[in-house]
Amino acid sequence: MPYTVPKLTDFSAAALDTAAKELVSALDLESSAVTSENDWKAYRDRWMGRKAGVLTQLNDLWLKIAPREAKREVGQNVNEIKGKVEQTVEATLARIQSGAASSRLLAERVDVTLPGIRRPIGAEHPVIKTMNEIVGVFRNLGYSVEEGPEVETDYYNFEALNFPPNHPARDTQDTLFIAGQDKKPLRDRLLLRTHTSPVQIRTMQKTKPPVRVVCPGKVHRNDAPDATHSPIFHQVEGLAVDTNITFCDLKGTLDHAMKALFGSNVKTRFYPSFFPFTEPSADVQISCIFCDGKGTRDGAPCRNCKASGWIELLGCGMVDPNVYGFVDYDPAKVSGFAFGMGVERIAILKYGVDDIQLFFNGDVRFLEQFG
Ligand code: 2NL
Repeated sequence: MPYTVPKLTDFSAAALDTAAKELVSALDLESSAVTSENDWKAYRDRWMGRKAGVLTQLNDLWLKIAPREAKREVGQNVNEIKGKVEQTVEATLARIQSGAASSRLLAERVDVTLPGIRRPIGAEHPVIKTMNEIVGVFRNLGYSVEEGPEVETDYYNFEALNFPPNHPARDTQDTLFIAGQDKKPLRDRLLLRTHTSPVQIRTMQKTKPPVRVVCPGKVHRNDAPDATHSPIFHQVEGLAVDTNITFCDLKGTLDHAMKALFGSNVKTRFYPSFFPFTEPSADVQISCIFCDGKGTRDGAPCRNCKASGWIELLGCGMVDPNVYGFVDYDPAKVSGFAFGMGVERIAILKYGVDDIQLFFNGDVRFLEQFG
């Protein structure tokens, strides 16, 4: 039964005391049932509301009707009760407010001891890392860096590089051509570049000598993939054209580059070779980095250099004078050298990788080793 203010008839001190105690215990009981702000507003109005609140009723049902000799005593009691009511109403509000705050804290609690979500840090791809390293060696020598299109014309990929019309590289056996271009003249037909030399042709077309440039990038060949072949791979080619450039400059430059890439202990050796766009041409070999050029390791023939002590790494040569004719350079005034290297081949040797396919399969367990 909810508490109602009794109309006092007995104004003795004992009766007043009992009535006050009943009131206060109802006040406390109802306070403990308040759990929300709406509850609390109803509670406040029930006890302190001006029109029909319990305190107003006390005035009417106790104080006003008290006989003159009891007025003072009743007045004191009512005042005390008033203080108690105000205090309890206020304390009730404080309780539910702090309750709301702490339940919000509870709901938004973060367990800082939980392990976090691991976000693996990416690593530069070993091929790109190696390519940047090679480019860096030549940048340090003052070379600029140029890039160009991967879809090229027959002209830039072959003709301007002095490939004869029936050279086997121009066959669909070796080169990936864009389909449906049979009506175009041969030189305009599109293909996927088989080397980055076209970038060097384009560079010579737009700049007068002297030229020092390296051209890194992706190239394509119609090759079946195996441990040493991939239809997509990467190259860095380089070109230096100036007055009085000699084969000595070529040897000194590449010897320095190989020492920078593989350590100052490596030796280089230039072995006669052939490319349509250089004359003379050479393959560059470095002393075997696995057996230190000895040809044997742990008493057994070195398998990496087939016991020769040398590893073939790149091709180079003096730019064939015919090439200058395509880019409006005067072969009587300038000379130069060029070189080209496969990035994957260098990465394989530097990192001891045994299968070129690992670079392209996208297995993170392989790739994350290069962070
Ligand atoms: C190799 C051999 C080579 C070149 C690339 C070149 C470029 C121009 C003129 C003359 Cl524009 N030559 N490039 C020269 C010799 C060799 O690459 O085995 N690459 C993987």
